[in-house]
Amino acid sequence: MNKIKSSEITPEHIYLSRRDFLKSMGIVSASAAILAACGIAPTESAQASVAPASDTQLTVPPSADTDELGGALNSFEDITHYNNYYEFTTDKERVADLAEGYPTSPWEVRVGGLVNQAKTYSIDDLRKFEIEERIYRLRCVEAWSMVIPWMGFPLSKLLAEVQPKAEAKYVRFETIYDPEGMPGFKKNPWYQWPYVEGLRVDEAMNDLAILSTGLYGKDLLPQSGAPVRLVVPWKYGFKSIKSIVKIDLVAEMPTSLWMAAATNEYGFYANVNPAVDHPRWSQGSERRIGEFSRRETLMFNGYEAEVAHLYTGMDLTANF
Ligand SMILES: Nc1nc2c(c(=O)[nH]1)N[C@H]1C(S)=C(S)[C@@H](COP(=O)(O)O)O[C@H]1N2
Ligand SMILES: [Mo]
Repeated sequence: MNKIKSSEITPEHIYLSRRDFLKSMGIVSASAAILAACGIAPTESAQASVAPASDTQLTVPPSADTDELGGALNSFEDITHYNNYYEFTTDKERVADLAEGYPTSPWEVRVGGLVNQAKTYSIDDLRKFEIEERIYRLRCVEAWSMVIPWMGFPLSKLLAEVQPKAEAKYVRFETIYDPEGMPGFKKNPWYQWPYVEGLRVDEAMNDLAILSTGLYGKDLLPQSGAPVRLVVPWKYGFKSIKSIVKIDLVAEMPTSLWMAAATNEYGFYANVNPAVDHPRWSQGSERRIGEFSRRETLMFNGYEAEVAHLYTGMDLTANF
């Protein structure tokens, strides 16, 4: 599988803590910050390509060029220029332009609700988590998909720090609400902003669920949900909420923005399921961005072995 700890990306003897690594490389200021953002020690081949004077183009290449099923990684260009981010625009090919330069630092993620240790995380706090590479398929409910080499850390690690109380049954996530800074709010006033998503606590604890801070070895760009977004690859893409500012442990099932917008079209679970069609189109197949012919959609987007047990006894057609 593609669950690679950063300590496994590199041989143990060259794996160093971020600070040791920076010291050993003698890297200063700008590029150090970038590397710190990646939070990983580069591979041996990557070490050669780390130029002390480099800008944001520091490259820690993905450890593979396909996912575990042999699907080729989508290009950085595709991943960052074909986006759904309605706070900017509903035009997928214009998100990158409109989001360019959007300030994502400083940033705070407030984690609270039914927890014993509420905590507000700065970006630096988030960077203290050990960053792992996860090559995942992303399957949008609109029936297109991509393969993306994310960098991030398991959501379960953050939840462990805040210690959910027993009454906490769900995790509720909220995106930044910035009608002045993001043009899509005013253009799409009929949505119930801010963008909200949710997971059941056991889903959130599943190892596949990550908080991502980068992709292709670089910090996330604003269009991808910088500085931190959720990635839950067995669910339709809309569950993978971007630019998170608030995470709450709650007792009741949260109402997501999409549930509020169209109850009959977008359910809470939204697990990828080729047998349950969207009211307006089939979910049986999908278009991989960059490919011509369609491919069959896989149950749980191909992650059945990892997540099917979460839904034992549930009617997956009724609980879309
Ligand atoms: N805040 C926010 N998060 C969001 C969205 C959005 O419009 N706003 N779109 C979702 C949808 S529909 C998809 S398919 C994915 C797309 O992620 P990508 O642009 O990185 O491919 O982000 C999801 N997260
Ligand atoms: Mo989507």
